[in-house]
Order: sequence, then C-alpha cells, then structure tokens
Amino acid sequence: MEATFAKEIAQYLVAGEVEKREVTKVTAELKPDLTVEEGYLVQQELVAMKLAEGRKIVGPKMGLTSQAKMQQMDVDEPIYGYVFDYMLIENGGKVSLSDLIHPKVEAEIAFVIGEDIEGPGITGAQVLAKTESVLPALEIIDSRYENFNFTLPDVVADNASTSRVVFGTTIKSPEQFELDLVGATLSINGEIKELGAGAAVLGHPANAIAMLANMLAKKGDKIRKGDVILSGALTGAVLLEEGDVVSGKFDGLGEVSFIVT
Ligand code: 0L1
Ligand code: MG
Repeated sequence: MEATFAKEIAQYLVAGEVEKREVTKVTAELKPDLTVEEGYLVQQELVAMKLAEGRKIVGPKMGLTSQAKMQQMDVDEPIYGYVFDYMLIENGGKVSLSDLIHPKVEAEIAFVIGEDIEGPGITGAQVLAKTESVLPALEIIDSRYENFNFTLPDVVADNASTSRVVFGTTIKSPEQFELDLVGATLSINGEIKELGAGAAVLGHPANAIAMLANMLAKKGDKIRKGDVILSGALTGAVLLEEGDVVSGKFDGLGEVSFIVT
C-alpha cells in the first residue's frame, strides 16, 4: 500500500476522533482488502500525525489479549496501539462524554518499564526483570467505528481503539505479586459489572508485554525505559453513561476511579 494512501486513511480516522463522530470501517469502503500489516502502516501514519502535532507517547499498549475480549469483538489475535499524553485522566478525575464517541471501560494492569526491552525472543520473566513497577489502570476505549464493528486490520489502523487512560497512584514492585493471580473487579455506581484475574491476559500480564516487545521488533522498534504500558484487559469492556462512577479494584494493587460527566 502506498504511504500516501495509508496517510489518507489515518487522516480519515483522526478526523473521526477529533470531530467525535463514528466513521465507516476502512474495510467497508476505503480499502476492503486491508491486511493486518497494512493496518499497522496506517497506525504508524496516525502516530506520526500525533507526534507532529506535539503529542507525546506515554507508551505502547496491548489490546485484545484475553479470550473474553477476542470473543467479544470477534477477532482472533492480540494487537498493539499507542497511548498519548493527551489521553491521560487523573485518578478520581472526570471523563466527559462530550469529548468522546461511545466510550467503554476495561480494567488493566500497567507496567512501568525500567530498562529497554528489545525483541525478538523476549519472555514474560525477562519483562518482569526489567519492570520498575506495576500500577492498576482503567482504560477507556472508543473505537472510531460505527457500533464498535470492525475487522482486525480495521482496529489496528484505528490505534486499537485507544482513547483515555486512568492510571492508579499506588506504585508497587512486580516482585510483590503473582500478577496472574491478581483479581480485579470493575464496578459502576457501586455495582460489580465485570471481574477477572491477571491470568486472563495471555496466562500472565507480563506475557503480553513480552509479546509486545516481539511484535515491535518486527518493525525494528522496542519497548523503552520509562514507557508505561497497558498489558490488556482482565475484564470485558463496559459502555459508559453520563453520571457513572467507575471504580476498578485490584487485589493488592489498589483502586482506580473516575466519573463520567
Ligand atoms: O485495549 C484493547 O483491548 C483494544 C481493544 C480494541 C477493540 C475494542 O475496541 O474493543
Ligand atoms: Mg485495553
């Protein structure tokens, strides 16, 4: 695919994000035969556009890392995208529906990386050795596509539906935990809507970060010291509504919350 066409598709997706409106999936009209590899080319153009606007990358993220999420979205492999600085919401802060299209929330464990991690061949154990700390997080995904309806190449192009992130403020060393056994609940207005454990994420959340390092290596990239990385959802994603008080509680890792206005 020509770089100019990839850029055109990236502009189409960013317009949907900026104008807070759904767009028709890329594979419906613009490029029906879009491949996953081409989806990543579009994503690369989208990331370049944001960097050119002065946005900063907080870290890459993994998505669709659990069987539950893959089934929910009818796709069959994990993907990555990028979290930018303008997407961060402080713990206890507000997420405004008027800034977004049709946001959903999911509970995740985030890794703060202490040393560069360069694939291929990276394992979860190597990731843990290079992880400075872990944080609880709530990710707000907001696919730019109508009704969250997309194929795998579409969602890759759309920066893996990345939209907002609330990181917890309790910073813990990964050695204090068996992260696969960490349980989490996702509550809205005091009612548990979803629950899960770290093992939902490819058996162990560190495995998702290892997979990310190995995927990035295919484009000559790596995980960098200082990256803060979402490892994928422990829970299913729940649609947000105005007035929702959202809370993620993670065993030993703490609580993250926000309100929807
Ligand atoms: O963070 C993620 O799991 C990305 C999900 C992309 C698919 C979706 O929009 O549900
Ligand atoms: Mg996610």
